Amino acid sequence: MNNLLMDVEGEIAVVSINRPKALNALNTETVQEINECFKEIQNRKDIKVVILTGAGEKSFVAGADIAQMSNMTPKEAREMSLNAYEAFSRIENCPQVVIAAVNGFALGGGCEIAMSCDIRIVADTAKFGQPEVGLGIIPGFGGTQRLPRLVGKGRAKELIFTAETIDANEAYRIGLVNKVVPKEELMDTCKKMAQRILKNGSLAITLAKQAINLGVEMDLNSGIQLESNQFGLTFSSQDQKEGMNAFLEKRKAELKDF
Ligand code: DAK
Repeated sequence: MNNLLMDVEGEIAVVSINRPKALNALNTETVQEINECFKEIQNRKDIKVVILTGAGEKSFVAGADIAQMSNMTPKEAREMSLNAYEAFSRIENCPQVVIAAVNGFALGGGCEIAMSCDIRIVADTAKFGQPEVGLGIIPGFGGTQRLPRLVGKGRAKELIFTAETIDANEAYRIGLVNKVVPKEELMDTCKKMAQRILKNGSLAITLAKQAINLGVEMDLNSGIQLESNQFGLTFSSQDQKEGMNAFLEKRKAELKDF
């Protein structure tokens, strides 16, 4: 991988988008590598939490690579779109929890990739925006769909139509991000949250993630049916037996399923 770094520490994988000279802008090669990387991650039982970040001091991802995009044919744009759809869906739907550690600019495709993660923890210096309409295009990595689902239609339209950049606190205020921390504490905070998640049943977390991701696209009754099925499935796991027995025996549970 030329544009991506992966560092596995115990059950946590830190994946860094690594084109700091271009503020980690997403070119076709990088999108392809993200797709390949998450294809590998989704099959790795040793990895239970992924932290996705940007290399360098300044930027998480400053959007799609404008230099490359400027010369794309419609066919190339479509291919990139399909590839990105696959890559971002893998991030969103992989069995692991994916935390975006947003260390700076998250513009356009950068905001969109952060939104495909489960949780967004951001540095107080981070900046968010969907500047596409200023370039004569619309968000093309799911922004028109994921942003209104996260912050509501009105705020999503304001961000997309004005192309304005907002700071970390405003992103927190509108519900785009989970937590804002001083820049120097970003990675530690993400790792602490990862450790907190790792204490719980991984299979249960995966089943809950599926129920949430699929359920928000359904009517309430269908979503409740889905939840009942996922809930039932947990009773076929060792973790359910161990978790409940440990409580009754007043000891710490050892949860192992994935
Ligand atoms: N693409 C390519 N290079 C970029 C870049 C980008 N998005 N953003 C920054 N760079 C490069 C700069 O050109 C500069 O390179 P050199 O001149 O040093 O060679 C270097 O990174 C440092 O950038 P600046 O000198 O501009 O740094 P500043 O601190 O002054 O400004 C900035 C930082 C983030 C405010 C500024 O760089 C900026 O406005 N960048 C562009 C942000 C943006 O508009 N991003 C694109 C959004 S549109 C698609 C689907 C989706 C999309 C596209 C296609 N298909 C399905 C086909 C998504 C589109 C978008 O994301």
